[in-house]
Amino acid sequence: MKLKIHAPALPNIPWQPRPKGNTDLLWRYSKNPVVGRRPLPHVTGIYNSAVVPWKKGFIGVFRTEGMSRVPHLHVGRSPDGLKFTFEPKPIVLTNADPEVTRFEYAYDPRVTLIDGVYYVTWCNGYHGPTIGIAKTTDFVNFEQVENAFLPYNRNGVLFPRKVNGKYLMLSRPSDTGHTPFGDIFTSESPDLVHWGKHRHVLGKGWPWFQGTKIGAGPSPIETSEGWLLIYHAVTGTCNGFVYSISAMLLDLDQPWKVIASANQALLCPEAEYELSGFVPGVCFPVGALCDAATGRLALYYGAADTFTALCFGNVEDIVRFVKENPLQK
Ligand code: BMA
Repeated sequence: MKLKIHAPALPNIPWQPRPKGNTDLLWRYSKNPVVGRRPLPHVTGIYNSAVVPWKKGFIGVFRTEGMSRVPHLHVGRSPDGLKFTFEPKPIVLTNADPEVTRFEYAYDPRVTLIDGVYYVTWCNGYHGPTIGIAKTTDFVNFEQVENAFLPYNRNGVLFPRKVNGKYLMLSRPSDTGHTPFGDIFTSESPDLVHWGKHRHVLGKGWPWFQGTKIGAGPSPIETSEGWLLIYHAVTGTCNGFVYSISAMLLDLDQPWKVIASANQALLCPEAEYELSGFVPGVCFPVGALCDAATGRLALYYGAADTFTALCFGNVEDIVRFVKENPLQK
């Protein structure tokens, strides 16, 4: 397979080659976590956060939590995608209608570049969780637009271009709590305000690694074989949920159609920082950098709801693995 990736080259992508003897599709950055405890004096952890290329370096929207445990969104910057500095104050979201900017909580942000505008989508508290959307071109001014859906919904992730002339978003209808169920759907919109034509993509189920629920991770990566969607897959254990990372391939023109979905996780919690934190046993992928010239992938994931960690992979290898090792339908 000679895969074509429809994205810019990113020669300064953070990168480490696969360690000798490692046969996994994703391998961890040796100096993980990239964001450790107390990244800001009043913040106990930054995790489940999205990083994108910006000028000669990187920028992102980050989930912070302090002693109140109420999550907020902050801007963070990095020259190399490995060391980050964070704005001490949360992002100020503006809209003429105060009902739109009414704040309860904000978490798990994704950042998607579409036609020169950066869109942030996140789990936004509005009488329960739903999907907030804001746009920015400078990461200083953020205009919030209408919530995409009625509550309850989480893991709203935009595609990086319009599909069939419409914006397209993945999401997972949920409940007000920790949601013991969850399938991924797509919805389309002409204007990022009105959403409809909801289509089922993939449900939880067999095998056990995704027996409880699944949710979209970073914005899908467009390849000649289909959209590569990296997602979190959740299993239920006698001690609670365990979040792993897996991948599926979606049809380019009808992305609610699954071409193939991997029959196993690509990364399961096992490192110390994934097992000891506020919520042990969580690897939650949220931001991806990809160098189309080499196929290198740098994947940012929240570890144990406390840290931001980084792992690496190769897009072509992952696409091949998914195609060769699909779920039995
Ligand atoms: C989910 C979300 C994520 C979190 C995960 C594990 O429901 O709240 O933000 O990382 O649970 O606790």
